[in-house]
Amino acid sequence: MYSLLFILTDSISRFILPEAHVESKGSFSAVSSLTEKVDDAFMLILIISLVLLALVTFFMIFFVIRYRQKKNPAPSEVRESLLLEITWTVIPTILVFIMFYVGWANFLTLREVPEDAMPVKVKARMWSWQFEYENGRKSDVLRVPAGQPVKLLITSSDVLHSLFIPAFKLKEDAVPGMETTLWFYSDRQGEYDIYCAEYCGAGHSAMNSKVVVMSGDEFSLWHSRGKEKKGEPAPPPAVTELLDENGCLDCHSLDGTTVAGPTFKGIFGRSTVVVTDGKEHEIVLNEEYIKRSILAPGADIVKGYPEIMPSYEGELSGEQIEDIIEYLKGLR
Ligand SMILES: [Cu+2]
Repeated sequence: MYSLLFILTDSISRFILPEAHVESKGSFSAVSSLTEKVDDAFMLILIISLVLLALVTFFMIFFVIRYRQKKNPAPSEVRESLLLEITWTVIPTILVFIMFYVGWANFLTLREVPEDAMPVKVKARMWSWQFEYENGRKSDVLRVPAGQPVKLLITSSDVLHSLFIPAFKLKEDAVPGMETTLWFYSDRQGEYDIYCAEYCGAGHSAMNSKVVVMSGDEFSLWHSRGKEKKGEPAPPPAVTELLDENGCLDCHSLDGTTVAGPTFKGIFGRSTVVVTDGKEHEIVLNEEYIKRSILAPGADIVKGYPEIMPSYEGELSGEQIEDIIEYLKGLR
């Protein structure tokens, strides 16, 4: 019965959702390792629900007409039908177990991470994603090679977030102080949206990123760029890349537009009203201020902005902070 239903749901899902079953190299392949499984589970549950809805509706109308008062003025009472009771207990139980089995099997697939999976640390923070590779390469976009299983080690540095990749049918919470995992592989090169699926404050709706599935060669080229070559120290990443990798540019623009925080354009040397311990006063945004605002962002908040920036203590080296200050000095 299960295989019969499966064939039925599979062909209907291919008919209704053709984009989830893209044909490649003569066989059907889905966007990610889990896409097809989740779609099939969804379709199976949908079909079972539709069949039950049709049956219940049919019998309801049938009984209303057949046992209407005009034809049956004296109501009769039916007592005890063992056959009926067994039927309406056994059939729904079997259906519930089929649906449970499909969900459980997919859940197990999701928990069994292949040994050769490439680990990527995912850090969520208000309001950006950071992806860190084993060689120290960081990115605000999740780049992965096609066909290679990827294991995501997810955490959050402030509040609850949730990593959601709709095209891959994957979602997992990012919890502060805890590591959650997900794994997937995708055979299809392209870009897929990443959203935050846990309401996390004013910038939640802007907490987006992308999974970029690249060819193996393209990926290794990108991946090894930050790596030290024999004997040589790694070249310092351009400051804009540093700002991008650390999520600074998600809240601070370079062109004067206001995002969640003040723009970086012309920030150096500007005199601004800040709030310190609830008291407003005017200061000049100098080297000392910028350094303090990176390491202890809550100390002096620029008036009119929320106190939401995380501290970068231990995340940026002294040298990197110097580089950023030098860069901001030139950004007039
Ligand atoms: Cu979030």
